[in-house]
Amino acid sequence: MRFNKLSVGLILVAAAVWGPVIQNRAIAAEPVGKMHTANMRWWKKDRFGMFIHWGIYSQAAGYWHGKSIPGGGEWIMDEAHLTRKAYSTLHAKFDPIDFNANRWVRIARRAGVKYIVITAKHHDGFCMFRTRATHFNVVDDTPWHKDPLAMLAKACKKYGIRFCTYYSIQDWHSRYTLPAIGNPNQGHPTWQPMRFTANGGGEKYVHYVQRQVGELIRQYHPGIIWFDNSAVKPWVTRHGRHIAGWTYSYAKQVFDDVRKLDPTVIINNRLGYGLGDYKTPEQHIPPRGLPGAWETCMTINGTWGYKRDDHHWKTPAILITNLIKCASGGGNFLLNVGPTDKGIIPQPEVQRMLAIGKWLKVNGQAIYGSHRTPFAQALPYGYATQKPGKLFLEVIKWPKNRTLVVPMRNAIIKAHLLANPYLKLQTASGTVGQLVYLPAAAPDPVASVVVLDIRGMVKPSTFQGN
Ligand code: FHN
Repeated sequence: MRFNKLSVGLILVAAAVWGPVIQNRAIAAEPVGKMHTANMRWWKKDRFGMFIHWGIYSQAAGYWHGKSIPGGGEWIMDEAHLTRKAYSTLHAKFDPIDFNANRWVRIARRAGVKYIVITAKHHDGFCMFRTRATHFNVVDDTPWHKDPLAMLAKACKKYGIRFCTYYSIQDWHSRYTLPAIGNPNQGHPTWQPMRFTANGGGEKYVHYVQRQVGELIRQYHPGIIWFDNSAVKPWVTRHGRHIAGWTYSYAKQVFDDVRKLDPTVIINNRLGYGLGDYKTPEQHIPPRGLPGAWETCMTINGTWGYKRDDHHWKTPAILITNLIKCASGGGNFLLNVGPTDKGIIPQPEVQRMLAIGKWLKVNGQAIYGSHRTPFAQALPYGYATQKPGKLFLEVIKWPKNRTLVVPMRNAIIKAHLLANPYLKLQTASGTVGQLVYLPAAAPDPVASVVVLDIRGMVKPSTFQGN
């Protein structure tokens, strides 16, 4: 068959036009239930998210009848051994008159946050969204009668931030669940870990979950559904007890439902049983990262839900370094704020979020869309991230001899600081790798980023440097 120039040209044009369409159709049509969604790309590029724990527990603020209650603010129903009736006095007074979704999202945007994950329902079972599955929700059962998730989803769309929802499988209010110890409506129940009621309570509860997950997807189109029960699979609770009765079959039903309703919704790993798109280390950063997709979630103080007397604030330097550590390990960082019952994000959390945003304004290109460090061993002076043709060195310890030793065989084409792109840094090739000569003072008190333009991806060498 003879091809003249015209037919070859037409084939090339057709390939250029239809290639991406076919490829996209191939992604979109990938069989439901595959572990990875088509759009992990946005998640891996965005790197930095804001967790928001907000519910009627925020009103208790860590106290019950004037007594300070230990543990997370969002755990007060369990930690204070409250019956459902006692706990339900909170929603009757929940009236967040200072809540402003646009203000929250503007803070997130100034912080350099790219996605927000808010608690739609925590373990207490109170729903912070419009739902027909239970009256125990913020629209029907508070004097406020508003839907904060709808307002936040709208504000996120306005400011270009991905809206995502947290949903707890653990539920201490459902008619199909019981406390681990005691009676739900009298005495001093211990709720963790919840149990299902007899005669099919588990099946009925899963249907309740499926109904609400459907509402979340249809009403708010979240980028992620951040399921929760515990930080350790398979559901070993923080007290070391398993959640009775949550089976693989229940987890798979919910997982498959999400995939069917919207295959682009990313699912974390806390349905349990190895299901989900990414791992979720909590309150710590795996030293060398984890294989595959992962995200560390962390509080700024010691609690997820608001506690008025928890002032154990991490410094901005620690938080910026934690973000760098996550990116260098190839993971995301989901940093939590716990607003008050009136809808105010505590000022110490705002200050720290904005300090991260200030650092990212100068150094964000080393974090957003970057890949994990190419080096098997830790660098003595800080961390590394990379993009094709670029190596970023996040220098925490500014070397006294003003020389960075980079354990790689690639020659450096150009070197500069992100904080001062006009200052070309001198470099040389040494026996131990590449050398970069730095100015006397670090431009940033926490972490200064040196960018090395190279050919292709980094070829690591054995490290013997400073
Ligand atoms: O028990 C919850 C806790 O309250 C909080 O929501 C964290 C966030 O990841 N998850 C569970 C503890 O692992």
